[in-house]
Amino acid sequence: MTDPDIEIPESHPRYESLLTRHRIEAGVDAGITSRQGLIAQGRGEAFDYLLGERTLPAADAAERAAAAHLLLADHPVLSVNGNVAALVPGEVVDLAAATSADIEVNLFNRTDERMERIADHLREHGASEVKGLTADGRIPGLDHERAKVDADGIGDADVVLVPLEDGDRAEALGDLGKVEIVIDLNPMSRSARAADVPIVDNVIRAVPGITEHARDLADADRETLESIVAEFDAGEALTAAERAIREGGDEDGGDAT
Ligand code: PTJ
Repeated sequence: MTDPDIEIPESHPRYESLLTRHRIEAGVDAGITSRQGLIAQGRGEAFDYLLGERTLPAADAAERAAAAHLLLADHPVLSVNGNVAALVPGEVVDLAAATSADIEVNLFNRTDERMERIADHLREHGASEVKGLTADGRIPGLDHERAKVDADGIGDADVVLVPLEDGDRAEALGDLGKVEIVIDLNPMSRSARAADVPIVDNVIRAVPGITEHARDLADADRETLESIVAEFDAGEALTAAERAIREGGDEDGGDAT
């Protein structure tokens, strides 16, 4: 990842991490990311450091299963919050194009102003339609702002990608019978544990990773996609990530560095 707007030499050992921080800071300054987003980023960074700041083979398999689910879906929707909008706006638009998915803004700390700014930001990065502003649907069982959805967006979706989710909504979406794909660097978080497909990877690597798999599988038949979905084991993916964090190596017991 390169960014002409910031002055960090690409040779810096923590280039990606510093670039990500800068993007979140810029997101807060632009009124896209909430201040709580800075704290969430710090939590994520700690886990990413322990994972060796790379995509584990188990996470890559989860990204492939996510791509298969999105391609099989009748109505896939990608949910975007303030951190995702700051970190991977163009990459979300690319994934939506590769999987014919809708994009919907859904915020924990919802304000009309931030909703509008994020929608504008996504349009500037190529999104033709951004849902979430109508908010004429509700996710039952939630009493905070994340319950507000578009009836013809997340309300109608059969598969939803929810990066950096909070545990409550992850569980509530699961209760509605929707297939839920979560991206979260913490394999012990409630949202990762509630997901049909937990992707324990940084959103900056995971979103392009899913897109790459979706492009690779674009001509695959339903049978092939269904077998990728059936073979994926969420419990195994979480265990592999936890093991990599605890042992400081890869899932096969190798060295992370
Ligand atoms: O924009 P809003 O108002 O919807 O708010 C979004 C945040 C992220 C602030 C809100 O949902 C929140 O407070 O989230 P939490 O409860 O802090 O959870 C964030 C989770 O995402 C944590 O488990 C982090 O480890 C994880 N995380 C943080 N940064 C990344 C990440 N996972 C993947 N990639 C990241 N870059």
